[in-house]
Amino acid sequence: MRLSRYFLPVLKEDPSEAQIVSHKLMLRAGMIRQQAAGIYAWLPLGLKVLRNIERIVREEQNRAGAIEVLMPTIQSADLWRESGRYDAYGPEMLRFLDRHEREMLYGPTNEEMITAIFRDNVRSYRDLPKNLYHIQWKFRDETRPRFGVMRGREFLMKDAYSFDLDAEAAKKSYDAMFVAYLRTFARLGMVAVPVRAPTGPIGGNLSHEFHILADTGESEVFYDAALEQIGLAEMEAATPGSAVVDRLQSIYAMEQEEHEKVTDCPVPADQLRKRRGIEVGHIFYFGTKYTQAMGCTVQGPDGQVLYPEMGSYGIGVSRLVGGIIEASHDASGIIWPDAVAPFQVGLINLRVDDAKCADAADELFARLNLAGIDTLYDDRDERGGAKFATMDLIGVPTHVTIGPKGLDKGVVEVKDRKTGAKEEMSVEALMNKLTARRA
Ligand code: 5CA
Repeated sequence: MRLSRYFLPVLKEDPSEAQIVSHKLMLRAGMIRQQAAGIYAWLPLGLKVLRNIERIVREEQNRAGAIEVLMPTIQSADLWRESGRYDAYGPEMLRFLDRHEREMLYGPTNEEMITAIFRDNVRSYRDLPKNLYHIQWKFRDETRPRFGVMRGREFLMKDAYSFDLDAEAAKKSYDAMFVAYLRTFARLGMVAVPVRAPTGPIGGNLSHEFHILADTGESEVFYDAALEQIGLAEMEAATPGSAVVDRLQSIYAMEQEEHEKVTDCPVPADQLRKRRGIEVGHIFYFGTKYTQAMGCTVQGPDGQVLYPEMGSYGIGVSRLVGGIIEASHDASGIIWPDAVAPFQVGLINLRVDDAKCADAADELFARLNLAGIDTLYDDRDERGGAKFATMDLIGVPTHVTIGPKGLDKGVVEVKDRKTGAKEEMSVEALMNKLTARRA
């Protein structure tokens, strides 16, 4: 993409509306613009990152055997009356009437709808187990929408729903999602700590929240230092039944509220760690709560009537964009992990007025495109300093600069955004480096 033709409205100054670094950087890097409190438009750069995260989430859901569907954002109040949650959910639910004065709502989550779909389409125990998921916008009229996309009112969530014949099978489905979450967050370049959680309004018996550790996190997490021994590589390689799942589920990790209730602390004080965390995922096993309330049954092997055991599994896809920035930035801007970066390479032509530079940069841009390396090419008539600052701000992993001095020597300058290390190399060497990294 040529920057001269792109839509990248970067801001030089920190916007006053933002309190935390990810919100500031998302506004400055032209990723999002607020349209109403807690409601954002995603501009091209932000959308690219959102889509990259979505893709990794989807791949890991599919790998775990979940099947993608797409349910609507708008739901009927009748559905929620069946479960009893229409009144219970309170003012966080956005409610409205259609032209026939039917009560409607913008879905904050989808347990009711998926249970109704299952009830109306599945008859036999032979069709179980099933795990259905979608990636769809949700609305919660939060009392204090804040921190940009981290606590929005409209936000993108991946939510999966499992149906099993008995509690034992349901725990297997739960563990399969637990594994998918470890792999997903590790692939995004994040250590996410699974903490035992209370189940709240979703209800149920077993629940874990996944927290990215960052100083600006909304919650306080207590955990056993043994957790720090488990590395990203081990999480990314986790498979169902692997020992890391048991280890992680048995290691002590709780949010402050729960931790305070524990009178006899199972971790020696010098082993206990306290950090702030951002909740990026939440999984629940809640048994037959919704299937019973909504009359969702299947016929068992002996003709008996069974209520499927359910779990639900959420990932805050749009929250992750902010969460990753909180965990990965410096004073100059964002540092994207390769897997989610909006572009892999930022190509800077230092002298657009110099025909030799312009030709070399155009040619390299064409080669990068041909090799399938997503490149943002700064071909604008701007000072070098401003171009470097923009690339640093938007966090592209590799910066390649073409200038007259280097060209005379037959080299370009290559900078690693994360380490700041710079080296000069030929275009051939650069192409080899970039294609080798991808392989
Ligand atoms: N139905 C269950 C799981 S499918 C559920 O709704 N769980 S949840 O309430 O915990 O939400 C799942 C995830 O969505 C959270 O872990 C969080 O990452 C994200 N999320 C929740 N509320 C918001 C919000 N206001 N803004 C951004 N992300 C949010």
